Amino acid sequence: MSTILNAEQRADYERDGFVLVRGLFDGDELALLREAIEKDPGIRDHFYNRKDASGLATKMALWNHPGDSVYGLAARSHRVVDTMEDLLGGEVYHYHSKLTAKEPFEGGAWEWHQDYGYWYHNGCVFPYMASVMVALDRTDRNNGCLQVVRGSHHCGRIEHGVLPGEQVGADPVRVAEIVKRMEVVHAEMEPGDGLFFHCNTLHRSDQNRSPNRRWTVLFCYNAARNNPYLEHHHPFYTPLEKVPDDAVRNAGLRFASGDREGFRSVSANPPELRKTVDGEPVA
Ligand SMILES: O=C(O)CCC(=O)C(=O)O
Repeated sequence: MSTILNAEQRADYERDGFVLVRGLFDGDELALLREAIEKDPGIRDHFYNRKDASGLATKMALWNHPGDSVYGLAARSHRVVDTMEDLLGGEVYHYHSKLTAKEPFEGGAWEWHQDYGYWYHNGCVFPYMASVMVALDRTDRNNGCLQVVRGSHHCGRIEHGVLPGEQVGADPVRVAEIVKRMEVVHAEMEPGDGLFFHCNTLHRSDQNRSPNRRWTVLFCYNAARNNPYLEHHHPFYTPLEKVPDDAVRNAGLRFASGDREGFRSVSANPPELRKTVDGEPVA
């Protein structure tokens, strides 16, 4: 198997730091993914809230290993993993997956950040890491779709720290300069679409003030050759067993086993990320 991206999309990713793949999962597959993620007790039992500066929350669940659930199989499918291996230049492993669920009228915002702004502190030496966000609902400007800064992965890693409120984000002074120079793209997606993005791509999202739910699932990968040097709550290199693309459809409504997935109910920041961007520790 090989990447699902054509040469133009591949070049888009290199230039922009992201590429949107329409219909990464088809209607039947998406229906299974959505229902499994909505109903799986493994996910429901591990919901936690991530609040924005005004107190509105994104409901989240996070798991370290993909397992045999229908969404675990999606994260292990050739179409996703082979594409990641092409983007990251070699074997990858599953670093974690997460549900980011914004409920109608009350889903919280995310401040500008790079994923490598966090993952750097987990002992990952190289930014050989990337994610794919899969839309479980339609995502648009009204319900808080992901926004990405085109080309921002070329800026390198930006300092991250605690921002007003409780979120850790990228240095706002630098971000303000970057968005003067580069385009902010609203990644509006239909259910089943997938946005592949580089770990240094700046991204954020608005609150969901609309009557429409915005649930998305993110599958995150690290290059096998980038095994972290620090122990962290995300895994060291763990070989990933790929599955054929039809495994998703064939799985039916299959849930997680719970112990294999390693669900987590919190995502604690390391001490380096418990300081403001000016370096002041926060209580
Ligand atoms: O779901 C969102 O809008 C943003 C999620 C995100 O940026 C993250 O999990 O790092």
